[in-house]
Amino acid sequence: MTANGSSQTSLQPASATATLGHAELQPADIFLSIIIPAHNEEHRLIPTLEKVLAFVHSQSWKSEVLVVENGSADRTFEVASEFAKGFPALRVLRESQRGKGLAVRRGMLEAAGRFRFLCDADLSMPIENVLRFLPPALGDPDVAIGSREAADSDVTEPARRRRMGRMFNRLVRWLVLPGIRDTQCGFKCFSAEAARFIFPRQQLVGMSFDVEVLYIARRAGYRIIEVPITWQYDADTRVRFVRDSMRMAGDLLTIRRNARRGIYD
Ligand SMILES: Nc1nc2c(ncn2[C@@H]2O[C@H](COP(=O)(O)OP(=O)(O)O)[C@@H](O)[C@H]2O)c(=O)[nH]1
Ligand SMILES: [Mg+2]
Repeated sequence: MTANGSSQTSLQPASATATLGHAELQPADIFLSIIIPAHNEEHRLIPTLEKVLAFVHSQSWKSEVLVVENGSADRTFEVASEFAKGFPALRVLRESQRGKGLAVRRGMLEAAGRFRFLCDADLSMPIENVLRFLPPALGDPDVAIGSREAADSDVTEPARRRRMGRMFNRLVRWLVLPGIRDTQCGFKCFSAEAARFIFPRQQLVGMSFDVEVLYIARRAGYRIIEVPITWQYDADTRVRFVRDSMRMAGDLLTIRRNARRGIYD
């Protein structure tokens, strides 16, 4: 299905969206696409989808949910596809190769929403917080990113994990993105226009894609807003610290090299 072919698959019937302040948004348009990358998530995914669907059902605007699975050794894709039969606006996509970045790029480009929200399957941030990333809470954001380092964030995370995150973020600020304190939070919102510009330029398919897409966004002049969130650490992780940290540090150099070569222009 094309990005624009999903209007009849929305979760809610047409309803007033005028309160959102989008004169150009018709009642039939999808306001929010929620993109959930999923790798070996057969246990966490369904409870997450239940919460996400209950939340979007409670809103006045239309939405869609896209699960993008790749490389799982378990039955994530089958379980999600079976569950999706009951929800026309829930689509389950699959990429042949592994990588969170690859999955997010696919979801962002296949989505049809006015805003496109990356949402990790662990729901470390309660889904209700998504309203903080959208109008009317934010004016008309290009890119709004959840930040565990924002002053008003409420974060529960083991000290060791927090330190590692901060070390990586220091490196990111130094090498690629001065001023951004938390690039790795799995909850980020892009306007349709920003997503259409940014994601076709994304090269990295792994865990450091966040840094790259934010770099592309900033370089193109999109405003990046850090949003305070509630965060509850989930110990169940796909990240392998030593291996992934080394790879991610190398990726920062790749971003700088790509930028010099004009790949992001
Ligand atoms: N599609 C896809 N999703 C992935 C991949 N690796 C991680 N994810 C997803 O990315 C999100 C964050 O992963 P998680 O292991 O919780 O990372 P952490 O929160 O940083 O420890 C979850 O939704 C994972 O299923 C991948 O290779 N492909
Ligand atoms: Mg997690």
